[in-house]
Amino acid sequence: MTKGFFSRGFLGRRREVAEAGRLPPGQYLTEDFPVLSAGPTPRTPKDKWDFSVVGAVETPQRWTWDEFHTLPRETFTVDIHCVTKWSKFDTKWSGISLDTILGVAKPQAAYVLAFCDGGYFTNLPLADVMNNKAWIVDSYDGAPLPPEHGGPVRLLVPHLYFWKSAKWVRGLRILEEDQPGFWESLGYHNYGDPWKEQRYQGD
Ligand SMILES: Nc1nc2c(c(=O)[nH]1)N[C@H]1C(S)=C(S)[C@@H](COP(=O)(O)O)O[C@H]1N2
Ligand SMILES: [Mo]
Repeated sequence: MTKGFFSRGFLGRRREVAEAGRLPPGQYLTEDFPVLSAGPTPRTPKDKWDFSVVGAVETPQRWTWDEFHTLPRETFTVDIHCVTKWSKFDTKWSGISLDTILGVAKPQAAYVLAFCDGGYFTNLPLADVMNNKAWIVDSYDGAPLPPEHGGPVRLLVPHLYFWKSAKWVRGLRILEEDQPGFWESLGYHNYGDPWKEQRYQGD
């Protein structure tokens, strides 16, 4: 047996083991980046665009495009998991942490509805978008976020199934009571934890 053969085998095996623990149950790994949208891709001109935080907050917020882009930025790499069973490792994004955005709005209730251009919306517990768990991203893999993937900006909540990562997001509404979003009212699970395979209602 040559040294080269042995090294390659060993490294390949180590990689498999590392990846196995990162893949939630029932998922397969893909190198592609599939596009899944319930409707056409909206294209809102920058001068008509804003981002707002409304509802049960101490200080409602509205940022224009330019104002929004003065907020402090973060770059980070995460794995993403779609309910249609593909997962993608090491996706690189940059944008604004929801800790920053909610830090100025000061939510007074426990639920969030993310709303979007095109009418899509999705619900999340406030706790799931705080403490370094969620971002509004405008860049993927070092380039501006393409429109089909949610550009100019999308919500990114990598620890939940990807339908919670609302594309073309325009704001957050803080609610006293949880309210199902678009897919959640059509039978998707209300919470969507990929590690518990919470794909559909009743899972
Ligand atoms: N506004 C909006 N956001 C959305 C959707 C949508 O139809 N509209 N689809 C969701 C679903 S079901 C998935 S799996 C991901 C797909 O994101 P991608 O097209 O970038 O892969 O976006 C989510 N966010
Ligand atoms: Mo999805």
